Amino acid sequence: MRKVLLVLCLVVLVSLALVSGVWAKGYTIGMLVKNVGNPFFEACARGGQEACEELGNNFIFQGPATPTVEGQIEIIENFIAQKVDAICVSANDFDALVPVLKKAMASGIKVISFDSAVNPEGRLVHVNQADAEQIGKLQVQAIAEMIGYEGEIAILSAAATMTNQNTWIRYMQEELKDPKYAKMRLAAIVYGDDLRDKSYNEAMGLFKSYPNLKGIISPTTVGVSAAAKAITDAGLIGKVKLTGLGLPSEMAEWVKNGACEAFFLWNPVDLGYLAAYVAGLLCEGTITGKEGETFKAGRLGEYTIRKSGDGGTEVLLGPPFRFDATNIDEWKDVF
Ligand code: RAM
Repeated sequence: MRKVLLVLCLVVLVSLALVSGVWAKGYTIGMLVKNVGNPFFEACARGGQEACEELGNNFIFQGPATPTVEGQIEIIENFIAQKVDAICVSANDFDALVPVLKKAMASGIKVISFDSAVNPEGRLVHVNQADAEQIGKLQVQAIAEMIGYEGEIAILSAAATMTNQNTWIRYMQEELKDPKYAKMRLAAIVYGDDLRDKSYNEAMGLFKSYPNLKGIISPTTVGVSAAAKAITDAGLIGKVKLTGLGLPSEMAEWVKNGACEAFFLWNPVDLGYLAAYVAGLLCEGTITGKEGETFKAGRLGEYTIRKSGDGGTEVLLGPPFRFDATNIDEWKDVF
């Protein structure tokens, strides 16, 4: 009887320890995004949480209320004080976070960027959503087809300091140099800062400043849905065409009403999953972030760390998808 009781007590104690995480391997992974309240990053968080659960790690998700560098620095300082084991950051600026991220790394924290890169000096590796050149060029090709290769276009971006948008825009400008776009003109680049109201107002401003505007490219999920709403509200459906990078959940309405025929994106849940997975493997010491290392990222399979365009290293999630009326219903409830 005593033995049975002892065994029972042990079972209860072990269960309690496991439930409370005392014996879990339990690295703490902090995911820091450009700002909270953006459904794109909420989808990344779902993936991050999933990867952490699979690896037995703890997941913290944070971002400033608005997409500022200062807000991100403050959160990184808090992560250092909390002694998290890894930080995955989608950066609001390529260089400005480097000093605080270096401080984090000096205290033993594994730092990676994902989605929007930081300078390689401030990270071990970058988790890249899709080939930047392809993302940039696809959007130019799409808008060109929509407007018949003729007329003024504009870009409605996120914040002027954001690495990912700036890189994609560089490739858009390069693509536009091709003689097949000779009758198209990039009239303006404006910034909605990944804030809904500001993006909407910037789109409305474009209609006023460029009455002959034929198309908008918005390489941000916040911007492209705000632009679609602006096109709709201004009665410009069919007159001003739109493409960009959007969430099917936010764009379904605008594909259906004709404000946006087609747009692009990768799977943000998978992006968050891959970032948190890579962070977990860095904590375990399975990888270090060097070029040529290979690893398996759970349900996503095998990856190889490669050189990135900015002189550091990266892991590439995969090619972007195109969304339009033929497939929007399949995806609108997924992300
Ligand atoms: C917004 C953010 C994010 C970007 C997507 C496409 O949600 O700017 O960084 O990757 O758009």
